[in-house]
Amino acid sequence: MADQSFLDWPFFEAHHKTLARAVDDWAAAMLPGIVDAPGAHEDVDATCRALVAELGDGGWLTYCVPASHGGVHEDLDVRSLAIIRETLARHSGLADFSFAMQGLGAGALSLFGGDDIKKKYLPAVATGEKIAAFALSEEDAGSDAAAMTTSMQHDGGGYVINGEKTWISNGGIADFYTLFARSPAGVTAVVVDADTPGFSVVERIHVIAPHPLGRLRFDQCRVPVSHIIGEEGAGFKAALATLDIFRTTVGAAALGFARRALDDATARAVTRKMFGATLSDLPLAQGALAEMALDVDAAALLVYRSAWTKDVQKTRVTREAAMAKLFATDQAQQVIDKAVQLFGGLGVKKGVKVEELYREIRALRIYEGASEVQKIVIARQHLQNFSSGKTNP
Ligand code: COS
Repeated sequence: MADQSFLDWPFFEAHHKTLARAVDDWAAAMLPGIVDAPGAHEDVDATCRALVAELGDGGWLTYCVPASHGGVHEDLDVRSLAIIRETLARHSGLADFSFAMQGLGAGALSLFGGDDIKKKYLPAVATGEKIAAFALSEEDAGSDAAAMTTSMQHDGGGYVINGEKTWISNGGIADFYTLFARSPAGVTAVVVDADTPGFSVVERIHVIAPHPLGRLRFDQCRVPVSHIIGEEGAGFKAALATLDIFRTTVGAAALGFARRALDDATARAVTRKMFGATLSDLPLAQGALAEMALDVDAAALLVYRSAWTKDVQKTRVTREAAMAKLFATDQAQQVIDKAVQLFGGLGVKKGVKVEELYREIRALRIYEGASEVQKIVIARQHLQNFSSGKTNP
């Protein structure tokens, strides 16, 4: 069982400790049968469908939606989401991905949806019957999300949507997409079912750590007014507020990868014979392990500071989430790189966990706001606070 002593930090309540232990036990028992099965990393669609079903059966997806619609906490509990992501990521990147996308894909609905639309989608997200996706990015509107051109025009009693979205996780396997498009009142969030006429996945995108990813086309797609999330024109703020929650959890996933790399590298260093001693006796190796341990703890402090602030202080955490995501993902990359180095040739061999982690971590520094976007967000907030005479917490 993984070391979970960080849960003694004052950010957590008793139920968080119980949750961490239960997810870890469940993951150790249930995930190998899916993610280590022959072909699991080639046929990622089938693997992710199986993972969503298993995560649903395990009850973990209930943390992705509010209590009133099949969930556990009425306000999404960011510490629980982060603990689950960190723990799953330690076991399997694909399991973490499948969990996270249910939360992100349903996030705007959970936070801003009216009762009817929540009823229609969220209980099925919580059981794993419906797979969700978050469709914000476009070819020329990634970091600059406000530059999106996908349009949504009034049409009779509903809307007609035209345009393309790309880099959409779960593109190709999702049952519905939370789409952000430009309507006459401004960017609007709307649910589009995958079987809507005019919707298609025009490209599957293959990346270094494979997962379902695609480019979507909306060609005269008609959606009813009842599928709007919140107010027409309030979609951009809904997207950014959703990202405030999920960026913290991306940091948590990076933390899970980094902890696994540190654990594996330490186990290797204390057993690998070298120069008449073990690798862990060499000062250079000790220096690497010390830096890795420091980065892991510093990342954990930022991730759980952000989650705790959102859950307990209930304030906007744009700055804290950006710091958590930026630091945890960038440092996890460094930690994993050091782990690969400590493994030597084995570190780049297929089938060795640190090789997989080395590929898994890279995209986390890009998606849900690249590291550079997080720096923009932090700097803006910092300068705003400076000019208004506020001190940062
Ligand atoms: N919660 C609620 N509202 C928010 C918010 C948040 N976290 N962040 C910003 N807003 C509000 C702002 O207050 C502003 O409102 P007003 O117009 O009423 O003042 C509005 O939203 C627009 O904010 P801003 O002016 O900061 O928008 P920008 O277009 O300058 O956004 C960044 C800049 C770079 C921060 C934004 O585009 C971004 O996060 N980009 C990355 C997107 C991303 O993560 N893409 C990956 C997709 S998921 S794989």
